[in-house]
Amino acid sequence: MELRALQDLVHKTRDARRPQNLPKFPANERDTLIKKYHPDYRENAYRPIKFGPNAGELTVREVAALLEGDSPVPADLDLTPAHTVDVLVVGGGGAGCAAALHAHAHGAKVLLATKLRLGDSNTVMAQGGMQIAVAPDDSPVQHFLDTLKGGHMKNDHRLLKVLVEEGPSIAKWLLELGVLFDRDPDGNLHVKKGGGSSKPRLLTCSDYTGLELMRVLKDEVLNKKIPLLEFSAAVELLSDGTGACTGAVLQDLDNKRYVVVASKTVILATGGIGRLHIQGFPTSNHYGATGDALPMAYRIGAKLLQIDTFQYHPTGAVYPEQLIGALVTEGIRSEGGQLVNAKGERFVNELDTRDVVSSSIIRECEEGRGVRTVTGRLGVWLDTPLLDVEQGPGTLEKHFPAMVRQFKRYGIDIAKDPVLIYPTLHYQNGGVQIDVNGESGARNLFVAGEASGGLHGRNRLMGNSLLDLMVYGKRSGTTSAERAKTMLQGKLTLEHLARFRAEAKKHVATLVGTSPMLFPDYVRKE
Ligand code: MEZ
Repeated sequence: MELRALQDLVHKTRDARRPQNLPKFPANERDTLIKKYHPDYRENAYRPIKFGPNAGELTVREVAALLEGDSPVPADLDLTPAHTVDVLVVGGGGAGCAAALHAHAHGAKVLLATKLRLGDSNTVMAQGGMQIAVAPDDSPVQHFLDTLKGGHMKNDHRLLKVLVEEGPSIAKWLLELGVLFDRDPDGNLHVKKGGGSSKPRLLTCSDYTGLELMRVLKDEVLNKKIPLLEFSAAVELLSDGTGACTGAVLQDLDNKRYVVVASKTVILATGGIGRLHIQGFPTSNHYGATGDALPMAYRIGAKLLQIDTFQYHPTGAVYPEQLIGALVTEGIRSEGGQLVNAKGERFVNELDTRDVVSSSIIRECEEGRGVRTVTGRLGVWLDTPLLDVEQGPGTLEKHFPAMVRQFKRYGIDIAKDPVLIYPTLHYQNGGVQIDVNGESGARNLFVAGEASGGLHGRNRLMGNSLLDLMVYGKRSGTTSAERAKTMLQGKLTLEHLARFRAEAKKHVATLVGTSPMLFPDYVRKE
């Protein structure tokens, strides 16, 4: 059947589907489904890491290669610093800006270095909202329990307790800075429900939540005149010879020169790994999301956690080709958007957890109930017009202006026609192991936001990453600034790198490739 005819089937079956109430999967069936269809369980995509703090553990081949890559920095690099500060923040997204602002507020001399421009990050692309228990019938305890359930009980309880308890104070801070969260007609903060949550708990700025957060955070960084190095990528850390971090080597992307920064503490806030395109998946992530913190932290000796689990957001665009992998916010499903297969049937409760919904979509496609585009891509429908049918014309335009615009550019009116979607690589569930102040296993090295691991367990709930950025950005910024007051700048050496290279030699003849990779390699190798 042609795409148009399949699309018509969505319209024809709408009235029959509208009242259906599909139950969520019981725990045992959920686990069977995930193990069979979720990309985290494709054995041939994984291999053991050969050396380093996580030697012997399984991760996807792309991440293993990153961790086993060599540093681009030569052993004899001149380590005379170009900058000497208390706190070096690496990364200009939500976690980096929050960390820099709090470190600055605690009296530290801060330098913020970022690979692209200030704000270029996954944060700015976040759409659907930020989970914080502010509603009168909600509580941090309920937020804790929902997140634990969504994470398959594998979340670090201490990190999670801090996250949910500090949420309300973060909402207050952001409101004071000027973030324009959506309001109810009576002026109270409006909360929406996300997948896997028992209560409406998402604070939103329509579907521009991350953009609005970054507008305010960027302004604040500039207003406070926090020194900034743009187009400066961190490529290696510095250590004092005892394993404590003492700074970083940046690379100026304009002239490729190395820039040495001496810093009493370093905060890595470099975001996620979507642009590694694990298992060939398209991604919703920004161009610089190449997991830079992971190899740098690994080489200095910090342990990583749960790097065998990734989030494939159920609704990435499949059509048109220009939008492949782009996020179609979960907010649409939260407001009643239904997932429909090629036979015009629903097949999953759209607000089940993301791993369940993605696995169900993959199952439909693998079992022949997917829709194929002219270029051969498979997907299922997201019935977007249903929102206007249920809530009145103009609902999509009002609640999801970013989504409407995204498709309108290519002549698609999502209020009139459903969109084709398939899971897209969205988030690294694990990352560098941290304590409740964001400090990694390497002393004076902090990690905040998506680059860190443990908080979300094996499946992150919608809206918890924006809160993670703010809470752990704040904690790492505050702790590192206070720590810096009590210490002297340590020696600048590359001893950890020499150790890493020596250990690698015991396992491989030569190190293959360098890391961090900084940018995705889209050049066709034929
Ligand atoms: O937290 C997220 O990943 C999120 C809110 C995404 C979305 O669907 O909008």
